[in-house]
Amino acid sequence: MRTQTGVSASVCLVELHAGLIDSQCLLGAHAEITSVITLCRFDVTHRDRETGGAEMKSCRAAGLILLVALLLGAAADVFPVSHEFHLEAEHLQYKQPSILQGRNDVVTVTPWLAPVVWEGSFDPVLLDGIYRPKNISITATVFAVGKYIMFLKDFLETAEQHFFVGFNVHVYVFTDQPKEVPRVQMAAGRKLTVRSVLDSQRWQEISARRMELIQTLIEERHRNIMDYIFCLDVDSRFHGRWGTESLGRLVAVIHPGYYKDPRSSFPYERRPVSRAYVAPGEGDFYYCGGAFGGLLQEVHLLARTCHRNFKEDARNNIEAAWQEESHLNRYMWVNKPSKVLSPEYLWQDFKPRNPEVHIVRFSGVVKNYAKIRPNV
Ligand code: UD2
Repeated sequence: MRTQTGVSASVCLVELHAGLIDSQCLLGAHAEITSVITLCRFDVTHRDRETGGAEMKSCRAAGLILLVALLLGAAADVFPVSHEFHLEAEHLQYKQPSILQGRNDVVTVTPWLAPVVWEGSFDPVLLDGIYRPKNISITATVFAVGKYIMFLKDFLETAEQHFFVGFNVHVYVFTDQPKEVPRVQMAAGRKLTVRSVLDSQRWQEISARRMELIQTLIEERHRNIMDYIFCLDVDSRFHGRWGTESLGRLVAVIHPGYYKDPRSSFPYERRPVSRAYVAPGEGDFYYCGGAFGGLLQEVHLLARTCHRNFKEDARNNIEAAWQEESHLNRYMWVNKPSKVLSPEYLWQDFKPRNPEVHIVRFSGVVKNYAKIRPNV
């Protein structure tokens, strides 16, 4: 009984620690521990009546010892050793790390101590060595609605070359034209699923609706799986490695257009009536709506919250300045990302590369908005 309870209760609590289960499971675990405690008590009381005072004390002591042992056992299970950065390949050769040398032209950690990922701030060999044995899988979502279907081929082909190469990747394409989805040769372990969505007369709606569909996708397909998801703009292409260095609980990408500006001039939603509101003296960075990610459970929470707030705004006849990007920025200010990707991870092709950007990994292509959007 002890072992069984210890195991099931601890599995439940470990999952809860990883944020993967709902409160029902926790209640189950709690009920199980409580019922064992009650049984122990009953056992001791029952013997007391039968054997009289002489055995009473020893029974109580035995019961207490059992109870303490049980609680200790459960506690050991509740706080398991974390293996997040466990290195299985002990003989892996990689460059010696240093705390004295590295990037000194950019900041590589936020004030809340989340890494800011720049070229030169991580070792890809080491990181891949850590993550490869874990058999993780990465979901990517991309929307190609209306004329944006024209960007899909390039997006998919370059993703094959640079996005989590050598890992399990599942790309979900949401489109109103499933038959137009190009056939792209995918490596082993990588697959593509096409999902139909309706077109819209407003690009703002297409863009913002993504949060709802991402929320639904995670609910339908990925419940309780501890894997990662990245949600990306289709009018973009990969140029360089985007891999395990980007993994984290909640991941945001710094927008290339504003990282040198004071936060008072960020294009946050500034009307207090909106659920996306950020006041002029608030906010950290301006993040892209075109790329974000993290653990499925975290991104589910983000998408659900942004979608709910977007709907709430709509009920009050307000649409945030940059639709779901505004809601995302509000969310990321309140819920700080655990990893921040530098503008290397979403540059814009029309901008010349700044000197601190040593590599452009992913960038938005130049497009003629008037020609490709359903409305202006
Ligand atoms: C920014 C963001 C974008 C979104 C938007 C505000 C970046 C690089 N981009 O880009 O993510 O937050 O502001 O709403 O941060 N789409 C279609 N069909 C359409 C219109 C849009 O499929 O007719 C999809 C497509 O995946 C596209 C995405 O929505 O990549 C965003 O639309 P956009 O690229 O036109 O938005 P943009 O350039 O204003």
